[in-house]
Amino acid sequence: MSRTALSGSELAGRLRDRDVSVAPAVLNLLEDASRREEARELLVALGPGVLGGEAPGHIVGVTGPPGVGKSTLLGALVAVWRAADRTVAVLAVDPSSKRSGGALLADRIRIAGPAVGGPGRFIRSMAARERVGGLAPATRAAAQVLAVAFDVVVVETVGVGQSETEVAELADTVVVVVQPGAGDALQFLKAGLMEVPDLLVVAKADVGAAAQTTLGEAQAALHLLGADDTAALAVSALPPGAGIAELAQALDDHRARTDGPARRLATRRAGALADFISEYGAQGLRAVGGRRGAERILIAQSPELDGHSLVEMLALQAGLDQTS
Ligand SMILES: Nc1nc2c(ncn2[C@@H]2O[C@H](COP(=O)(O)OP(=O)(O)O)[C@@H](O)[C@H]2O)c(=O)[nH]1
Ligand SMILES: [Mg+2]
Repeated sequence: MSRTALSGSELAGRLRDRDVSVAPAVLNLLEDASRREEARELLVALGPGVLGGEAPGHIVGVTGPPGVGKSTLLGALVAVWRAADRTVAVLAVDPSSKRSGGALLADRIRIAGPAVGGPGRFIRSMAARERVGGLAPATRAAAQVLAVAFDVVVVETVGVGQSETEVAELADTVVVVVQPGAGDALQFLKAGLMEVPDLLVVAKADVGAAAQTTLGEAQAALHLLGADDTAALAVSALPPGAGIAELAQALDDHRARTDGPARRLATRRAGALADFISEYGAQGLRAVGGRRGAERILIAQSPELDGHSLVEMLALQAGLDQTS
């Protein structure tokens, strides 16, 4: 296997050619601790400086409590995107096990029906960090590089509050999914414990009045927070489905009205800081002068630098450089 495996720079070339068939090999590389130098090659070769701009794919973060219907919804969305001939990668961050794979994956494909298997789409479960919903550096890296080849890259994470902040460190558009009748997420939102998402979705609209009531509460909460740019909508992902095409449209609309490169730059810096902390811990953070110091260092770097090089710059400044 490793004999015929494509190298980091070969994979980068394939992704630049928008060859989505290499996605499994790319993920294998990013998750293989023994191939870090190659992973570095891949990430650097796909940075905005080398690409001549930001990766074109739309990176969408979808988060919400377990059982709310995220995976089912994504299955339905993938079908809409594929019908429009868009290529889609879904990275599902699984909080329950280090390396889940099999069962969950099969589940998703079964839920979404035959439309979800086949060319142009790629679905992978990835390990979470220890903390629930915590994003591993490999997930962030995967989203960044897959966005070079795929039209849409979705990262599904579990949780409310913290996970929403983490997904905001990598996504162009953040979607929070809530249950009909369950006010938890809305309480978090109102209390300012959760960043305002770009889109708020009430799932399981087919249950009836409770979903409409929750939608009304969500809209009221967003209005109170002055978040009038955040669209709220109710969807049903079970056949025949309702609101799925509207959700796909709302995602496109959000992307069209945001400054994509500015947001990418902000997420790249925030992600690099998170990756740096995940690798070097509190000691590393102290060595760069805390978050403030780290942010100063990051802002001083070229906007064209890839996320991996940003982490290296932080490590260098901290005197922790281990790359050679
Ligand atoms: N009634 C109804 N049930 C749904 C809907 N979407 C998902 N479910 C059900 O909710 C449960 C959890 O769904 P899942 O997609 O695995 O949730 P996740 O944990 O957020 O990914 C499953 O039993 C689904 O069949 C929906 O739109 N309507
Ligand atoms: Mg799920």
